[in-house]
Amino acid sequence: MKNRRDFLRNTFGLGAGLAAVPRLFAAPTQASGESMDMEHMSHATQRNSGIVSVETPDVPQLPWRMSGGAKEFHLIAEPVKQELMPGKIVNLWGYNGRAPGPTIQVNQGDRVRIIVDNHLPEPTSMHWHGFEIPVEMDGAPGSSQDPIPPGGCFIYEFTLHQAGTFFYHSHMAMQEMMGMIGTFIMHPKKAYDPPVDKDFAIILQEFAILPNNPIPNSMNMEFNWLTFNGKAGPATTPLIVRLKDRVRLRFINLGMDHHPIHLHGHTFVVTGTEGGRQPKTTWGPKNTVLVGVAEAADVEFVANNPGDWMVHCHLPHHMMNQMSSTVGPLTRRTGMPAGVSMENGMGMLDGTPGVPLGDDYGSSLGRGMGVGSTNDQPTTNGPLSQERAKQAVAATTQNQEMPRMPGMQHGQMRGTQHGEEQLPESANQVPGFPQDAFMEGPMMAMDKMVDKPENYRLRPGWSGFMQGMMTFVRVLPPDMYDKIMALKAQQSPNKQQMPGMEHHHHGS
Ligand SMILES: [Cu+2]
Repeated sequence: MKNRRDFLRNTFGLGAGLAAVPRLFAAPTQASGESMDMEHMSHATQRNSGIVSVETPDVPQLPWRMSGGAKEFHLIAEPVKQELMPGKIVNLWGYNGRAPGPTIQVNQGDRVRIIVDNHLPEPTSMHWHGFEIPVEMDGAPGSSQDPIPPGGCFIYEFTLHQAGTFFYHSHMAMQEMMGMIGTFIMHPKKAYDPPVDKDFAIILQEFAILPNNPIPNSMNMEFNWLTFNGKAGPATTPLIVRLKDRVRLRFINLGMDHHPIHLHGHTFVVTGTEGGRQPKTTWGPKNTVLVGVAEAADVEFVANNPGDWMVHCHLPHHMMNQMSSTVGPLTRRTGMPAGVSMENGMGMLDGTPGVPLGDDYGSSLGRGMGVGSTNDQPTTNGPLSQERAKQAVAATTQNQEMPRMPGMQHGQMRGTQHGEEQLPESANQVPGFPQDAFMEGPMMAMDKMVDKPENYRLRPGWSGFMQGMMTFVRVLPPDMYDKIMALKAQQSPNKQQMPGMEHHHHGS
């Protein structure tokens, strides 16, 4: 007889998104606490039904058990440490150890119970976005229920007659900006026509994280960390599909900005919104879908064009990490205004004496540190000296790693770091220079730091050109697809385990 602990261990030992999924499509006949048996993954059920489980890269699936005729899930609202990219660990608020929280997948018609524990230092409430359920279960704090106090618990239970891409989120507005959201998929009773071979969901989030501060400033109106499923490029995980697969991508947005998500190399149709499936008569060809705040967008396409295709938010500043948070130098050589303080540059009036429309609050070039920065501080972002740059290149040619820059690929750096070979000498005479030159793309490559099966055999140096809300759809021939799946299968289970599982002692 398997106990609750085995249930959890089995589920997460396999992790990797698919673990909790197959039984979603089986009849809910399990006894309470029974393990989801991974040896009997009901592929046949999936094939016959035409429904595939939804993969949420970088986000685990939330396991469930049958209890009292309902699928029972357990979410814990809590502070989390989230690694946006290697070395960038920030303090967010989320669920079950991460932000966004784990993915819930159920079937249309299911009875669902979700136990929500509040481990935050303040009240919270869970809203089921778009769910047509009794108002007592809606999670609107103060109107449909009392907020869940710190240390408290609320049990939500309802029957779901809808189908589509939904999500759950804290209904405390500032908590939303700390990361408190998760994907909630309701699979239709009958597969959509046409059925897809691959189905992915990606949550779009944004955070304002000032330099040297690991806590997002939820008051800001401008954001410098943009994420897909809690990761910023190049730490996002590419979506792996087979050539000729029909693919569905589901995007969910809960932030302060709308995100135009663009796919390279393919034409898609928008088949669903946060309200569910859209009629075929609305399916016009597109390659960009604007995902508004609080909206979801499902798009579908046939992956008929082999290659590693970018999929990304097309707002230019959303294709960058740590935008403008330069410490010191901004331009390569000559002086340039550094911009006003971080607070003012991000649109916050801080009570400093002065005229709101004066220089101190005007538009600015980039953002200073907020400490000692002024409008006229000259800065430069080139190498500290030509001498040091030459040393760096010399070290590169001898295959030596530069100290203090672990993981950076200095082998790629030659010719672009200080511009001698690639940039014309007159570059500084060109009004507007530098634009992307200051980002030093090749130097910023970190292929090794973000190495994972899904990145297998990407073009060397690719990671220097992928930031913010950006990843790949890799449309692969069968041999390459199989190779990557084999590499994934070899991954150590530890690596795939969901953080925060020690919290799951509820009901044991
Ligand atoms: Cu965007």
